[in-house]
Amino acid sequence: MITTFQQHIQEQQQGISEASGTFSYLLAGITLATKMIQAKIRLAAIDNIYGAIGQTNVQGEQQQKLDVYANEALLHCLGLKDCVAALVSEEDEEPVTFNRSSDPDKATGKYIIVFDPLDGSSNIDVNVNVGTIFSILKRLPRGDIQGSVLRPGHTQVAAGYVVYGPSTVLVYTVGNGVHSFTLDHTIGAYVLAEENMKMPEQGSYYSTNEANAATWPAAYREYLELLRSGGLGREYSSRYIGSLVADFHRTLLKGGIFLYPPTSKQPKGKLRLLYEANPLAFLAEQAGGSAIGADGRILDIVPEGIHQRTPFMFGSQREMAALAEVLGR
Ligand code: AFP
Repeated sequence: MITTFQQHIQEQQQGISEASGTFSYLLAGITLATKMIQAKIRLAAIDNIYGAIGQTNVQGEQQQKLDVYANEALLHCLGLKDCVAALVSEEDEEPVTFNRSSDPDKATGKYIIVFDPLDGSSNIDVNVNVGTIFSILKRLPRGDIQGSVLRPGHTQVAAGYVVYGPSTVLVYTVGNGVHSFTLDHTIGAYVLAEENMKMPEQGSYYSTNEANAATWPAAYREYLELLRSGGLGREYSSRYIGSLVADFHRTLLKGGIFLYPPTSKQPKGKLRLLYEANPLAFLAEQAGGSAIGADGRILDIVPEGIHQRTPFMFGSQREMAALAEVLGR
């Protein structure tokens, strides 16, 4: 018999005394939104919703029509749930908050969801994989929203992503391993594909935007040379999609390393800490890999702003250990 995502969550929650069903109710909002998004993406060319809307988002990036749709789908599917205190999106400058009680004894206003509604959206028009990334935080008892959001990534209660590729795949963790599900269109449900996924200890791909290499700090160039010259005992090949979710998914399955170091244009890194690096770092660690930023573990960074950027490197144990050595950590 199949196991659906909802059933899996319920099984994981069994035995947790405070589990009230609220969490699985919350995740149902995320899965519904991602089903809406994947349906829209599949028909984008026919419905003429490719392309930019002629506006930039808070990051100063061109918003695509599908970025706007994906954001609205998540706001709609999650905003009506009374367990949600706030929604923090890449597309919105400020958190969207709901005036809900934060009484720790009640289920209302208990969770904050941070998300990148459509990651890699500059790839949409050419039919390359894109994804949705989410991170779930508990609101601090009687805490303000900002203070509850600006906490290190190791406080996340769950994280995951959906990759919209040849099939629609959901990967998540609640801190108890990494599990993946494939959307079965015939029944409209995410069905368990693999439990307790583990990243290979070493891979044979590195993934980075090499066009930036000339402006990286020297140690990263040295590291790349180490990989290229066979210094880790393997021949490496490069794979870079430019959709973080897709590059992460490949690294999770095949191992290797992804690097987005500081560049002269983006000295503080390009990728966003709260809704890109933190959730993916949580998944990487749960799968036996690791993830670092400018000064160490991503999940230990205390965020200063909701749209903060960070250098971001993650991958298999062997490649990450060699990187730490080259960086002198
Ligand atoms: P878009 O959402 O604007 O396509 O950005 C994608 C992204 O944030 C992330 O998904 C990629 O890993 C990264 O940017 C690619 O950045 P470069 O184009 O600088 O390599």
